[in-house]
Amino acid sequence: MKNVKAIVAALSAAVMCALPAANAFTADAYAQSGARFTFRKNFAVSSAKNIDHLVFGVKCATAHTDGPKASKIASGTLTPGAGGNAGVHNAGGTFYPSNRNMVGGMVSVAMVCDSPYDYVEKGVTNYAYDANNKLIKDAVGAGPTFLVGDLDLDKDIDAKDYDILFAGVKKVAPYSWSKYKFSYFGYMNVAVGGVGRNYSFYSFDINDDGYLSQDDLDMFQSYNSGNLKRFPK
Ligand SMILES: [Ca+2]
Ligand SMILES: [Ca+2]
Repeated sequence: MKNVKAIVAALSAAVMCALPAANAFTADAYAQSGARFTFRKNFAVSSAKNIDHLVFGVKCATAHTDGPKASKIASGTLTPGAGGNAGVHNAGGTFYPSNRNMVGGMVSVAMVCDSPYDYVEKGVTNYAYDANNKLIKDAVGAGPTFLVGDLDLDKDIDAKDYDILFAGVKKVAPYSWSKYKFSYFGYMNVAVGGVGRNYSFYSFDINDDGYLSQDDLDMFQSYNSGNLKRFPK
């Protein structure tokens, strides 16, 4: 069974690397240049797993959606890879962390859409390997894809989200110079207007650096004022 999985993983990696230009033929269907909505999926590690490299990515519909763009959260070497078929993006990359026993956010993929209703996910690639190229089962957790900046999950990114973001960041990083390294697998209770709710820490990490800090508040305000078009890495 292990061998079968390794072969499937190797095929998946090979397909992603072998078809870099496949999406060029349907470019008109992607997000417009002014698209404002960034969806993100994080890949994170909960405890030391001796990971040599991760092959990761997302499959999603192309309508009004740009191809997934891979970014590093931890330090290491990232090689982006992309493929897909008509109507489907399939993109991500291969990541070699500089520390095999790293804990926390590893990489992310971001998908830019014309509207908060455009994103349609078709699948996730998530295979971690040790230094002998042997699959390590369930080594890396792939979080749910979320709309960056929409903390109250109403598909708008507005002042109500900022109130939650501000309360959450200040709770764990109270000073302008504070940086809080969070667990991607934990929750934080944040109260706004006397009502407390649980939120995933990563939804507060607007700039996708693995920490909650003033930088996240600044980036949100820059976006909401229109100076920043979307949430890039
Ligand atoms: Ca919202
Ligand atoms: Ca951050």
